[in-house]
Amino acid sequence: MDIQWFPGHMAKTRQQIKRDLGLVDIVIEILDARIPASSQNPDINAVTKGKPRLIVLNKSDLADPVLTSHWESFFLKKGSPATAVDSLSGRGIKRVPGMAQKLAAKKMATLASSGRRPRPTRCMVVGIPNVGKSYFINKLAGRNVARTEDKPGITRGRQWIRAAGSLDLMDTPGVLWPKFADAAVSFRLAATGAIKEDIYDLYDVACNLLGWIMQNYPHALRRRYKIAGEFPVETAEMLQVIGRTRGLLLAGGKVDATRVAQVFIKEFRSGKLGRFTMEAPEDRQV
Ligand SMILES: Nc1nc2c(ncn2[C@@H]2O[C@H](COP(=O)(O)OP(=O)(O)OP(=O)(O)O)[C@@H](O)[C@H]2O)c(=O)[nH]1
Ligand SMILES: [Mg+2]
Repeated sequence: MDIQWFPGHMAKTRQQIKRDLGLVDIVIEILDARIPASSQNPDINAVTKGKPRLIVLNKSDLADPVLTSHWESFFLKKGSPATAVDSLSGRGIKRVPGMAQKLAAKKMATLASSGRRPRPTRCMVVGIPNVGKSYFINKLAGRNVARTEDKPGITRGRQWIRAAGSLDLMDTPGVLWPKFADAAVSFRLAATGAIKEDIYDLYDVACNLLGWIMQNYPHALRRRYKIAGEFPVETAEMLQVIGRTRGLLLAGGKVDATRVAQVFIKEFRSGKLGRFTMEAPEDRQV
């Protein structure tokens, strides 16, 4: 699967982030806890280099908790504190203001020593599309001020939002990078919903995802779709099995493969299948 996509508004956002960096004290980088490596935009990392960075592993309710804590330690060792949150329930959100204040402490001390009045810590919230930046900000602010929706590309312009714990948060539109490093990265971005559905083949992504879950979390499939005995060798055949269990049939009794692919991806994304993390810190090259 070769996806190449970098719409004009993403290039603009990248420039905007570069320009606005001087306005903020720290960067809060939102990653998807299911794919902490693939959801980290190398391009934005380069642009925001030099700013203290807090890493937030969002959607941790959908990720494997053991691997999430491995990722937290991994990032901390690399020099960025990281914390897992679930921006739907708010779990983990309370830790964020303290961590952000700590990262900005040096800058605040410098401002105070030059006689400036105390002000909220200014944080730029960055991340790929649909990772939950606006949800995270709304949870932190305790009100729905940032626009959200379950598809990539919702936030269009930047927006400042005041939150408790003396934070000023800048919401930014999601940015991907001009070319994905490899097929595994684009597959994971598509499977988790970071890329718009009209630019990849949902059926291919569903087959790939099914193959990955068959290998890595087989018990989740057995539990969800009540499959006993051996799995079929081919993922396409496995989709047929799921389709029949679910009664997703076309007139004439054939399995509606497109529909099964949609349902399967939806159940994966909503957490109904279980909690999955698609990459571990050990696999990471950098
Ligand atoms: N399960 C789960 N879903 C989440 C979480 N945070 C956000 N979501 C879902 O992710 C979707 C996207 O959230 P947004 O906050 O709009 O994402 P965004 O990063 O602002 O997206 P863009 O503005 O398009 O870049 C929404 O449908 C949320 O329901 C979370 O912690 N857990
Ligand atoms: Mg948004």
